[in-house]
Amino acid sequence: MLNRAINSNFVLLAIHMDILIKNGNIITSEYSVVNDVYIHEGKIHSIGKNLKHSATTRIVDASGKFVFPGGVDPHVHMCLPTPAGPSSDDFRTGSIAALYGGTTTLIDFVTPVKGESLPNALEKRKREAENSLIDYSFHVSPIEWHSGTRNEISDCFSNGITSFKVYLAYRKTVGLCDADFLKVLRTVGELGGIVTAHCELGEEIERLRDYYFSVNKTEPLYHYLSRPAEMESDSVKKAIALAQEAGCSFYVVHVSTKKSLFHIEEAKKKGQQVYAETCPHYLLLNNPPITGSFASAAPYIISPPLREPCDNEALWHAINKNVVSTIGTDHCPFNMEQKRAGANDFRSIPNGAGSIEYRLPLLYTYGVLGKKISINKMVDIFSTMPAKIFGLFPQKGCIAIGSDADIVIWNPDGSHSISLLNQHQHCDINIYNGLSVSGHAEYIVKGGEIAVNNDILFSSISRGRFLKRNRPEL
Ligand code: DUC
Ligand code: ZN
Ligand code: ZN
Repeated sequence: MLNRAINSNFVLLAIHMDILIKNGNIITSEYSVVNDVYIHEGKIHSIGKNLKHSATTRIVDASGKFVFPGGVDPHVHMCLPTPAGPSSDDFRTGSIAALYGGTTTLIDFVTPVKGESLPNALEKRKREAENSLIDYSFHVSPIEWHSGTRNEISDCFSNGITSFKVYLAYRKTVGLCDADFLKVLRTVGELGGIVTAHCELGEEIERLRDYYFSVNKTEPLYHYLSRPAEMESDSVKKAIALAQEAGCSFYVVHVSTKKSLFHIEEAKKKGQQVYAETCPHYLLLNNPPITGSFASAAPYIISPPLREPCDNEALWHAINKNVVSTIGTDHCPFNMEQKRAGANDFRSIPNGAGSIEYRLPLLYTYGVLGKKISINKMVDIFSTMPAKIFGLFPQKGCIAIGSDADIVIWNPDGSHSISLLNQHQHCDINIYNGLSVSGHAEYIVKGGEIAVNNDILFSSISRGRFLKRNRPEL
């Protein structure tokens, strides 16, 4: 049923020609200006008034609309392998959902299996991503340290991977101990790259999880109780100290709690290169129905867990104080059948939820219209800062001459409710189901092609490309 909804919106017709976007209110992270944008051969060719065009140029009237740079989602997991099966979006379905939400670039992950080399895992992951409709890159995850790891990181670096992700949680599978984390930090620091980390105290969490299970506490509630806020913030504090010792730029993924923000702000005040990401769910959701039935609780099994209203507020403030620099979705959808793998043991519920297609409407509605952030700040955290931190700027993340023509024309009129029935992510769960959002993407231009126009996806657009990234521009 969901697939039919997607397919009925496909039109087999590529629109690849010069495009003149007229009279749009161009919003960058720094200013807003009404101007025209001319797109030629996939790039922004000129910006100004009365731009010349040919008889075949497609003219798009953007009067009364916003023109944003295409979104860069720095944190997604397409077909992430788990014991309950892979996360339910692959690169094709996930990139379609991304496009509908104004995201034109994604950064996913390379997670090797034990014993596999990082460059080998990278090549395999590149092949999996070939059916993405939007441009992509990866953070590569060392999950163990051995004599060859240093050279492997260096090899990945030569192939355009300038960020490496470490899990400090998930110690039974992919998580690293502090000593190995420090080795990764030193190696990446010497290369001038950036290390990102999922910060939660891995050993303590595993101990608590196993304890609850051993005393027959098996329900989803115990997922929450085994991951208290301090387990995140203490891990953030420790990780920042190790990054400082190693002299490596550091990025904390999916910050969920006010307690972590304190340590990040302190480090930034001292001049350390530390950056923080949060996700729409940590800004907007709190106190989920975790004591009810399995079916009502399981969609919200996410790590770190959702927190309290005061954490939502603290995260919005942190965006305005530049303590939080980016919004990633941590898009990682699972179907209810997959979640049911943990019906009798909360430790086996696959962690994650999808939201790649809602980042922009949620930020616009609850951030900009809700007067939490300015519209320029929204562009900053949605597109510009992820592009800068992960070495994609100014190819991505801005509306400037020479940049890739990845553009969202946003119609601010109207509102609608997010619905499980017409979502584009490939999943039977939607944690935002029923939430009202304002405005919609009237056009999504990707690499100079019109990819979406008013809910119609032009399915014959070119595929996305693997992006070789530069060092962070900080
Ligand atoms: N947390 C999630 O909820 N899903 C994917 C990985 C993660 O850290
Ligand atoms: Zn994580
Ligand atoms: Zn993640």
